[in-house]
Parts: sequence; structure tokens; C-alpha cells
Amino acid sequence: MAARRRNADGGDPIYRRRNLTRRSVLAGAAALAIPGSTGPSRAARQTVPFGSAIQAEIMDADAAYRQAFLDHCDLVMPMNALKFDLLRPTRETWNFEPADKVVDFALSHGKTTRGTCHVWWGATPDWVTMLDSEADVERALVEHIEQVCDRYRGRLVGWDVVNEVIANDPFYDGQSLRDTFWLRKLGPRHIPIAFEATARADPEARLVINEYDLEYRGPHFEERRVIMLSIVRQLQDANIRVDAVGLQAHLYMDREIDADALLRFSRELDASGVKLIVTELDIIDWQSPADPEAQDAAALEKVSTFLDAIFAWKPPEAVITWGMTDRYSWINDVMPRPDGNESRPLPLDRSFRPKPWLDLIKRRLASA
Ligand code: 9MR
Repeated sequence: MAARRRNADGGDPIYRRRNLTRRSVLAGAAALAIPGSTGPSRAARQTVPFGSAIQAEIMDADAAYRQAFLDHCDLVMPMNALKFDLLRPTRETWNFEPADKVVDFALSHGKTTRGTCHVWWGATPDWVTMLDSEADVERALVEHIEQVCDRYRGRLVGWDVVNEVIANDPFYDGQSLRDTFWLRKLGPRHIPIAFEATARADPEARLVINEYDLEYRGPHFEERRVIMLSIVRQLQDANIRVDAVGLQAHLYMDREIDADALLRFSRELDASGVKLIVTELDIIDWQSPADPEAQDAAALEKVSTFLDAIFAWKPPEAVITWGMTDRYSWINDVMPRPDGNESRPLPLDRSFRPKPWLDLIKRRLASA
């Protein structure tokens, strides 16, 4: 990877590129550093919902899987069923059935639910990518948001409006935003377009900008946090509502969580009225010891450090895991352990036995 150039005064290319100064980015946080303050979380105690994302396609086949969500969650959301390509695989075909199944399941059991996501590089259907003009693409996006929000209005507490819009490695990629179909076709304005359309179509929904790799120590991750703050600020400057930043929290065992940076990040967002929500928590444990007990002990420590960092300023809107059981997780498919041992990414093991970190989360959320 190319060496990262930094100025002697601590300035770096990202500030220059976007015409920001470090002072303009951090001034809000500095102003809030009140000596002796322990943060507003002490004043207003509340219970934070615990949630998880469920795979609609597994619900019918595995009753124990379904039951796990009922036993442990306050919020149950569709993991994939509300993604653009699954909802509307062709221009003529809508497939609401899997999402309806999850939403009905959640609500009929007294749970809340939420949606992910209107804009994601990983879920753009072919028929959209084949649209020619900018105007057609914008119309397709807005119509999609309107139709989906119309169907679920009043039933979802909120939406990940855009997902993973920041460049994977902004220095290396040479730009702040990820190079996606949406960016190439509509430019950065696809972000405000999606937020405005969602706000219009579902005024009560909490509007979230969802992102990964905001949790760790190091210049790469700091850069991603700076870009996120800049996007939020630009939306607000344009009078566009954004209620929360979603931290996906796919927690790599081999990366260090940056508690100081997360505190600054939360304070700065809070100063603008924007909250945090943990949206896709799981453990990427390909580097941790092979013994299951040691894996779970390491995961407990990681989740504990993460929760401490997240709760240091104010409790998040919710803590949501990306599945409930190790039996079904994207990590088994995408990032299996090189030693061939089982990964243990989720709060319940393959036999639905709870890990110590599930109890930790519940205790923490109950006394937020
Ligand atoms: O875990 C999800 C997997 O089941 C889907 O096949 C995949 C494509 O829709 O998406 C996975 O979820 C991703 C999420 O939407 C965004 N953050 C990263 C998640 C893991 O890849």
C-alpha cells in the first residue's frame, strides 16, 4: 500500500482534499470536554434494546433458530430481505414475502424491527445498473424508497438509508466515497437523495447512515471516522435529517478498539443531535486461539472493551448482532479460520448455548 503522507503539523491529505481543517472537525468535541463531567449517561438511565438480524430463508426450516430470536431479542430485523436486489430483482418483479415474514414475525411477538438498506453497493439489481440516464437512475432509487417505505411505514422503527458509502481505504482509493454504481451515476448526491426520499416517505423512521471499520485504532480508521463526520455535517448543512450513525461492529479479534477516538466521535455526533446504533455486531475470530473456551473468553473481552467505549458518552439506540447462532453466519463462508477450526462469531454457539458475552450485553443494556 502507498505510504501515507502527513504534514509536520499533523494535517493530512484528507483535510486538504475536502477543504477541512483538523480544528473544524474537532472543535465540537473540544468544546464538550467539560472537566469533571461523567457524561449524560449517568443522569438518564434507560434500557437499550438488544436486537439481532434474522435470515428469512432459515426461519421455516429451523424452529430452534426462530425461537432463539424470540427468547433473547427486543428487536428482530431482516438480515437481507429488505435489500434492493432481493425486494425487486427485476423491474417487473417485487418480492415482499420474505421481508413481510420477518416483520410480521417480529411484530406479532411484541418485538420491534427495522430496515436495512435502501442504498448498498452489494445489492444493486442488474436492471438498475443497466439504466442509462442519470434521471432514470434517480427516479428508480426514489421510487424504490417510496414504494418500500409505503409498505412498511409505521412498522419499522428506522432504516439504514445508505450502507457502506465510505471508500474502503480512502488514502489508497484516492477518494472519500466508495466507487459504486450509485456514485458513478449520481455522484455524492445519491446520499442526500436517499435520505430525503426516506424522510419524506416515512417521517417517523429513524434515519441511519451505516458503516464498517469505524471502531479501531490507527490512521486508516481515523480517516474513515473523519469522513463519516464530514458526511453527517454536510447532510445537516443541507437541512437533511440524519438521526444516527450505524456502527456495524464486525469486531476483528486482531484489531484494537480505539476507545478515545470513539468517545470523541460520539461526543461530536451528539453535539449535532446524532446518536450511535450498533447494527451488525459479531466476532471475526480467525486469529484467536483454536480452543472454544479461549475463543469465547477473548470474544468476551473484545465485546466488553467495545461496549465500554460505546457507552462512555451516551447509550446507543440499540445493540444488534448479525445473527444469533454460530450455526449460520457470513463469517463461516467469507472468513473461515485458516486452521480449519470452527469460528465462533455469534452470541449463541451451534447448539444454541449462550456465550458469556451475550449475558454481558444483556446486563449492560439493562442498566444503561
Ligand atoms: O450476512 C449477509 C449475507 O447473508 C448476505 O448474503 C450478504 C449479501 O446480501 O450480506 C451480508 O451482510 C452484509 C451486510 O449487509 C453489510 N455489512 C456486511 C455484511 C456481511 O457481509
